[in-house]
Amino acid sequence: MSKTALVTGITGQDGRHLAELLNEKGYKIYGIVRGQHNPKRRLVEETMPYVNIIEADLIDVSSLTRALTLSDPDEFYNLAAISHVGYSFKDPILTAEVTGKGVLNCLEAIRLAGKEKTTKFYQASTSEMFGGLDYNRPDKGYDEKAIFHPRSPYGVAKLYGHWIATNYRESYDMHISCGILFNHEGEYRGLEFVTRKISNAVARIKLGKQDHLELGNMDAKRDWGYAGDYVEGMWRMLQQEKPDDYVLATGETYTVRHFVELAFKEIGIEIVWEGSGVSEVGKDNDSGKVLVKINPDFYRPAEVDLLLGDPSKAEKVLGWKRKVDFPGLVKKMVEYDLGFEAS
Ligand code: NAP
Ligand code: G4F
Repeated sequence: MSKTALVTGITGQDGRHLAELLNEKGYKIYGIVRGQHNPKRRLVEETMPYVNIIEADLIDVSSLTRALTLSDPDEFYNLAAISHVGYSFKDPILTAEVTGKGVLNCLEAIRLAGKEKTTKFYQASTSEMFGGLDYNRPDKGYDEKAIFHPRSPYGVAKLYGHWIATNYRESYDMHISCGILFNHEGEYRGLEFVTRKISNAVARIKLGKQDHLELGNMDAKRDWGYAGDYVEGMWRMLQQEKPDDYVLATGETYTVRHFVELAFKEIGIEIVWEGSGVSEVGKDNDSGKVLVKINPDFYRPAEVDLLLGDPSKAEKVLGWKRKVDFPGLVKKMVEYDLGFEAS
C-alpha cells in the first residue's frame, strides 16, 4: 500500500525536490501552504499537481493539528522556516516564532492528533547551528557530535527546534530524526541566497539585462551540495527502524568568490580581482569592465566564516552519498538561469 507524507515548506526549494522524489516513489502527498493569498500556491498547483494542498501555518498549532487529522501521514517532513540568515537579523522575533517554536507546534500537533506512534517526523536542522568559530572546528569537518555555537537569530532558533525535537524523541519515544544539512542549492533555490543570486546575475549579464553583481562577504566558505541529492537523504532517515540525527554534506568547502569565478567561466568570462575590502572589484579580464562590486549592506552583524561537514555517518548507515559535485552544481545553476531569464 502506498504511504502518505505531510510536508511543510512545500513552496520552498527543498519542498519541491522532496515532492518530486516522493511522487516518484508513489506517495500520497499533502503540502502545507500558508496565507489566504499566497502567490506560491499557484506554483504548487502548476508544477506539482499531485500535491494535495492544506492551508495551515507553523505558528498556529490548531491548523497543524487539523492538517494531521486530514492527512493521517506515515511521514511528516517539517521543512518550513524563515530560512534566510541575513533576514533573521532583521526579524529575529518572527524567526524565533516560526523557525524555533514552530517545531514545537508541529510536535504538539502530532500528540494532539494522537499520532505520536504512527507518524514519523523529520526536522530540518542545519549546519548554521555549528556557527564556525575556530575552537569548534574539527579538521575533517563537523559531525553529529560537534559543539553548537549559532551565530544568527536563525541559527539560535534552529537549535531550539533541534533540541525540542530531540527532547520529544527521548520523552515520548517518537520516531523523530533531525537532518543536520549543510548548504544545498539548485535551480529551485530562492533568489535571495548567494548561489542563486550569482547564477541568476551571470545569466542576466550575459543576456544584457543586468550591468553588474553586488555582493557582501566573498571570503565566507561553504560546503555546497545539490538539493536534489539532499532530499534523498531526508527520505532515507525516515526509512530507518530507529530515529537518529545525521549530517548531510559534501566534505568540501569553497569560498563565495570561487563560486563567482566558476559561474562567470560558464559564460566564457574570466574574472580578475582588484583592490581590497569594500573597494574590491571583479573585472572581465578581456574587456576590463567591472562586473562584481562589494555592497556592505550584504554584510551580516555576525558571520559564519567556514562551514565544512563530515557526512561519514550518513554514508555508512543510510548508504547516502552526494552525486553532484561543486563544478557540476555551478554549471547546473547557470544553465538553468540562462534558460529561465531567456524565456
Ligand atoms: P526555503 O526555500 O526558504 O523554504 C521555506 C519554506 O517555509 C517556504 O515554503 C515558506 O513558505 C515556508 N514557511 C515560512 N514561514 C512559514 C509559516 N509561518 N508557516 C508555514 N510555512 C512557512 O527553504 P529551503 O532551502 O527549502 O529549506 C528547507 C528547510 O531546510 C528550512 O527549514 C531551512 O531552514 C532548512 N535548511 C536549509 C538548508 C539549505 O541549504 N537549503 C540547509 C540546512 C537547513 P512561503 O513560500 O509561503 O514563504
Ligand atoms: O546563501 P546564503 O544566504 O546562505 P547561508 O547564510 O549559508 O544559509 C543557508 O545555508 C544554511 C546551512 O548552512 C541554511 F540553514 C540556511 O537556511 C540557508 O539555506 O549565504 C552564504 C554566504 C554567507 O557567508 C553570506 O554572508 O554568502 C555570503 N554572502 C555574500 N554576499 C551573501 C551575499 N549572502 C547572500 N544571501 N547575499 C549576498 O549578496
